[in-house]
Amino acid sequence: MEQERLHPHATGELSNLLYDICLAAKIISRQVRRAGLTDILGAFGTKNIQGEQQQKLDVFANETVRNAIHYTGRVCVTASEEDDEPVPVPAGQRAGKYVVVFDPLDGSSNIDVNIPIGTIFSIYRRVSRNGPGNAKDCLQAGRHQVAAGYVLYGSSTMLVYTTGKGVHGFTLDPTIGEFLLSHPDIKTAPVGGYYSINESNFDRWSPAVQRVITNWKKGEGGIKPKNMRWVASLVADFHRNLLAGGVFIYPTDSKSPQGKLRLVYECAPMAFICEQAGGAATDGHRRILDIVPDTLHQKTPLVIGAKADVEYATEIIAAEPVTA
Ligand code: AFP
Repeated sequence: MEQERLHPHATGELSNLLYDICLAAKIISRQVRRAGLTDILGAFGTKNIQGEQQQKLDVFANETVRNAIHYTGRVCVTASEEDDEPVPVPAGQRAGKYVVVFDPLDGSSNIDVNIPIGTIFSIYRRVSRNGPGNAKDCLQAGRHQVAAGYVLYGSSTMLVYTTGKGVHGFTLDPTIGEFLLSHPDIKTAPVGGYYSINESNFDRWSPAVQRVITNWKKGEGGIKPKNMRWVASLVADFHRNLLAGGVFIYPTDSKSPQGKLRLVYECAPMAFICEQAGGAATDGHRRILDIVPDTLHQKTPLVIGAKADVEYATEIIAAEPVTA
């Protein structure tokens, strides 16, 4: 509400859309919290377009987010990691001016072992004129985001979001069912004490990435040695670095020549949040928010977190000669 007051011409529609997403987050949070007690753990029995096994909770979260926002008249199309193509609002529903892209449950491989997972979302204004939205609405450069956020189902459930006026964190109070402002105006450290990477891929990285990580581990040229943390849920690793100071990398490697993470519904929203908190995000060459996606599920390498660390890694990776 405070943010809305900063925009004198706001109609309240964006706030209402954020409330719709909060409702979905509360429903997913309730299901995650009781997961070991209900029949919601394990594989759903289908694969998504990426060829990944869909978990029951992935499918539940996907439907929950879509159902919370498709029937409000506020959005024209949604797109998700779990859907092959963008999903326009159903025929007969009023199509609104917003577009929502999301990863309903990031870190799926952590679901069954009770390790933090998250939901990531990003909101754009539609570029199509009217009627149900289309793929073009979902393929905008990240710098055009109106809002982005994530929900972390961790030791408590937290919503962290930005509308381009700083980053704010809310903790779900389960006794009243509301997200309460607990972390106003989050700023991240300019230099991190932590790095997060799947170090088992070391032998598959380029020499430049190996050099960056070795230097961070050992300390080099005035850099203090960094400690390592890897949860293997982007939301959890990113959140930790945002609050404690650190940098997250998922680079290209010989097994994943485009990287592993998705530009549209994972990297772009996190990049918007990170920049708003004073950090930075690149693909090792370009600012993530400047990349115009060609396809919905396109992958990108990602370096994100403390500004000085991202700049250091980007300088070394970008200077590496391109090998055939
Ligand atoms: P899953 O959803 O398949 O668990 O992948 C999670 C993720 O996209 C991201 O959240 C993690 O940072 C990263 O992949 C973990 O990758 P590794 O499996 O290489 O550790």
